Amino acid sequence: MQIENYIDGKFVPPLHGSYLKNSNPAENTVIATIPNSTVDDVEMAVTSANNARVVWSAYTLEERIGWLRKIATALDSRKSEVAMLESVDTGKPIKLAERVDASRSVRNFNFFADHAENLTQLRYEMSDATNYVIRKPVGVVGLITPWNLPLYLLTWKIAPALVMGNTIVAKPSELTPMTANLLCEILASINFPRGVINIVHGLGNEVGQAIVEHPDVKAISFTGGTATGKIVAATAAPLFKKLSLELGGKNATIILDDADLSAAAKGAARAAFTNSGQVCLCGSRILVADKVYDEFVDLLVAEVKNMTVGNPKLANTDIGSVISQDHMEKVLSYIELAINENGRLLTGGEPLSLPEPNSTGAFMSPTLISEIAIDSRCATEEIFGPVATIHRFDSDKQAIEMANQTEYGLAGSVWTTDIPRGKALAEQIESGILWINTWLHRDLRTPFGGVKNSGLGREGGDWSLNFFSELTNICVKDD
Ligand code: TXE
Repeated sequence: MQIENYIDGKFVPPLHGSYLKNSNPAENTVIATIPNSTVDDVEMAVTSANNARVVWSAYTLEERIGWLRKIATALDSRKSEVAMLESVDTGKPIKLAERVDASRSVRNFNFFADHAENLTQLRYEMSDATNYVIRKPVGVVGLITPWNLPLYLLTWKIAPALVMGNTIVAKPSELTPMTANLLCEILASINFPRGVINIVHGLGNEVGQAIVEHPDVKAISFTGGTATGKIVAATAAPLFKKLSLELGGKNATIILDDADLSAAAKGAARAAFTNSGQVCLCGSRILVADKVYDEFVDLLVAEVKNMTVGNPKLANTDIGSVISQDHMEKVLSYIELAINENGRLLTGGEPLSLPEPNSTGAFMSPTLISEIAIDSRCATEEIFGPVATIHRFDSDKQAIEMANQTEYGLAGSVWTTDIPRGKALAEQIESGILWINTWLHRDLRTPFGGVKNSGLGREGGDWSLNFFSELTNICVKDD
């Protein structure tokens, strides 16, 4: 399949005719080619987005909300195709792609349509004057997204950007172009106004960099690695662009001594290994109260051993392949390092060779490592694969210190039957998001984002609408 860029409402080849291969990591087969676009393709996309600004911002908020609902309906009618493509592109199990990626992509459009519909008019009364706040579009915005939740994260940015009247130049990860392309097919099928959404495929340091640098792109919403986030920030800062960075994480799952250990073991396994640990919110460090350590670890190991690693196309597969052979090598090198750092391998730790058609896929078993120092490289660096480290603590105070002993600060979860105790602990973790007795339970109205090296700013609900709009305050003196 040859994928093209989607610019000005049309599928167009890269101006310099160069293409990149795109593989299915579970079968190690080439499934598509995508444009190896350059700054010239980005220029064409930004021009198209600029030209579309007048048309798109002339629509009323209600009309833009209507368009979001049209996209949601059309996307929903092809939901199973979204899930199949996402599974083929990433190696994730089809049931995960259906339950998470496809349904959340539709929900993102409906959520922001609903949220914008209930937008509160901001007014501030004074004794002798009235202030009212209006929202204006930022203009052309740049959206750059990673390979772990491709359409889920792209639509999470597209929906609020659209409803606030902006036009878009977006670059999906070069590893996962398929569902972004399907979205473009859907936009074409509903005659979505041309030039409002432009997708340019290609490499990050070429196409991504060009989007961030372009003087007409006034805001950048980026999700990806911290290292890349630093490059994006350095490029955007002197240009005074609005910047939202959702970066890496090294999140703690904290098991208190009064937790329901069976529920906590299930929760900790899910938090560690969903999407093969390739979610920035994954609980990759599991901190366990001394008193319940042995019992909990036995339950956790049993949970993990019970996970089926298999062909992502099969409904009973819990864990598919990771995103690429290269990434698997990176993850395996961390396991080797952990052993050298005196870690103890409790389960997993090696690549798996599955029957055809997956015999050369990037499969590895979910891995738990204990007895490794909390300040070891494996317990402080983001591995972003099916690997979690386990650590003991002997007081809530120590659990907080250990949880905060990382350069990241995105998310975490606390498992306890004493809610006030759990809340008191959660509030002292340096993160943007904490769950108590659950994980990845999402209300899209809440602020989403991290602190420290996990990013800059918040998205979600009003925070997305504020990011993708320029607020103007008008103060009217009473006569
Ligand atoms: O992210 P990258 P990737 C972490 C995780 C993972 C690492 C790399 O540690 O191993 O990031 O994953 C584009 N200017 N997370 O490769 O490289 C790139 O093409 C502008 C956590 O996905 O940061 C892609 O579209 N753009 C993360 C996007 O940035 C550039 C989820 C992300 O690529 C660029 C995924 C540049 N100079 C990975 N260089 C999370 N928080 O969810 C690359 N890109």
